[in-house]
Amino acid sequence: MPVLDEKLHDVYDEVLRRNPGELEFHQAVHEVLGSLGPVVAKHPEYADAQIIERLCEPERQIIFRVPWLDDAGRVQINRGMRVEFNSALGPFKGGLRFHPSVYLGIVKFLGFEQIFKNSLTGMPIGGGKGGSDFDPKGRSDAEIMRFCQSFMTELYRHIGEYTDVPAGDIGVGGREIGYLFGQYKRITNRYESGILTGKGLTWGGSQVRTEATGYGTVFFVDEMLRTRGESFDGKRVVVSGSGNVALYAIEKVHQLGGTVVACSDSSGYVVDGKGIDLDLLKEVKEVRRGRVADYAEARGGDARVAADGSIWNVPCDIALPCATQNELNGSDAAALAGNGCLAVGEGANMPATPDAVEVFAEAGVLFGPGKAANAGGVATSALEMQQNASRDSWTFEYTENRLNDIMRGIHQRCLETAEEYGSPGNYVAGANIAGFTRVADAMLALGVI
Ligand code: NDP
Ligand code: 2IT
Repeated sequence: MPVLDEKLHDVYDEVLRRNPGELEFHQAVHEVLGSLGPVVAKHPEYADAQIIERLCEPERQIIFRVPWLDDAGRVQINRGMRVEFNSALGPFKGGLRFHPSVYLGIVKFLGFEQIFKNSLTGMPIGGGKGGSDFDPKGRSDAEIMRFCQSFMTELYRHIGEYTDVPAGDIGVGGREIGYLFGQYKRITNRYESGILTGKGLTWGGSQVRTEATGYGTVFFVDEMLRTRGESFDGKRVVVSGSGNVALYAIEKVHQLGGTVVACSDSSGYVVDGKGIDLDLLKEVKEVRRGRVADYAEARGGDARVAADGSIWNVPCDIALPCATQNELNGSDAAALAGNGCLAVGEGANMPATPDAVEVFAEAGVLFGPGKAANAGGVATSALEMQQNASRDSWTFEYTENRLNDIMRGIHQRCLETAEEYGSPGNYVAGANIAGFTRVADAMLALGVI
C-alpha cells in the first residue's frame, strides 16, 4: 500500500476512528488518499477548506427496514440502505446492490468510489450507492417482486430526477429495476422516467445501457493497449464473473478479435480453450439463471469446470476481473504477470487488492483501475438521464459511439493528469487525481455546505 504523507495520514486515521469495522470503506479511502500527496502539496486551498475530510463524510446516510412475505407466507426482514455521498457535481448517482454480504462498509466503499468515477466521466452526476443484504439466489420471481416493492416503499421518498438516481449493481438488473420503477410509479402516481436508470427499452431505458459497463471496460483496455502498439486481436482473455458486466465484456472482446478462454461465478470457474460460446452462456445465465457448471455441461467438448484454485492461474494476455471486490490478490497478480499478462482492466469495483496493484506496477503490467475502466456503465446512465429529460431516444450506434468517445476521453484525462502530477503512465494516480480535482473545485465554489 502506498505510504500516506503526514497530513493525509491524519485524515485517514480520523476515517478509521469514525467508521469502525468498515474495512472495504477504509481500503477505498486509503487507495484514493495514496494518490493525493502531490495534489495537496500543489493546492493548499483544498486543505484550508477541509475538502478531503468533507469528501470522506457522506452528505446523508439512510438505513431502513425491508419487510416482505416469502412464498410460504412467512415474514422476512432485510436491511436496506442508501448512502448519498456527494452531490457537488450533480444529483447523487450510483447503483443498488442486493447480496447477502452487503453492509454499510460495502455501500460506503462503493459510494465513495462512485464520486470520483462519476467525476471522471466529465458528466453532471454526484456519487451515491445503496443496496440490501437480501439474497436473490433461489428466490422466485414473485418473491423478488415483493422484495423490490417493499424496498421502494421506503426508498421512493429519498430519490428523484434532481435528487438521487439509483441504478443496478450486483443482484440488481433489468428485472429488479422494472419492479422498483413500477412501485415508484404506483406510489407517486407520476411517470418520472428520470428517477432510475437501467430501465427497459420500452419504458424509458437507453440503448447500450445493458452492454455499457462491459463494452466500456474493453474500450478502455483497448486504449491502454494502443499506447504499447497492441490490440485485442488474437489475444487470449480471462474474464471473471458471468453477470451483466462480464457477459458484455466477453461480447466486445470477441467483436474485437480476442478469445475469452475462462469465466466464473461464485461457485467456480470454467475454462473453455476454444473460446466461450456467448450465446450459450447468456442463455444459461440470463434466461435459466443457472451456474457456469451448467454452461460447461451444456457446452461439452473440452470445456471444464473447476471448483477450487484460482481463475487467475489460467494463462492469458489480458485479464478483466468483472465479479466483485478483492477477488484478485497479490499471488493471483504474480501468477498473471508470470504468465506474461500484458494488461488488466477492472470491470468490477475494487477487484484487485492493494498488493495485487503493487505487483502489476512492479511488473509493468498495464493496469486500468475500476473508477476509470468501468465508468462506461454510469456514463451511459447519464446518457439515459439526458434522453429522459428531453423525452428522446437515440439509436444503438449513436449511443455506442458516445460511450466509446467517453471512454477515450477518460483514458486521455488519466494519462494527462498522471503526467502533470509526476506519475507518467500511472492510471491509478491519473484516475484518482483527475476525479478528485473536479469535485474539489466544485466544492470550493459551493462554499461550506
Ligand atoms: P451481477 O450480479 O450481474 O454479476 C455478478 C457476478 O459476479 C456473478 O457472476 C456473481 O456470481 C459474481 N460474484 C458476485 N459476488 C461474488 C462473490 N462474493 N464471490 C464470487 N463471485 C461473485 O453484477 P454486475 O455484473 O452488475 O457487477 C459485477 C461487478 O461490476 C461489481 O463489482 C459491480 O459493482 C461492478 N460494476 C457494475 C456496473 C453495472 O452497471 N452493473 C457498473 C460498474 C461496475 P454468482 O452469480 O455466483 O453470485
Ligand atoms: O458501479 C457502478 O458504476 C454502477 N453500478 C452503475 C451505476 C449507475 O448509476 O449506472
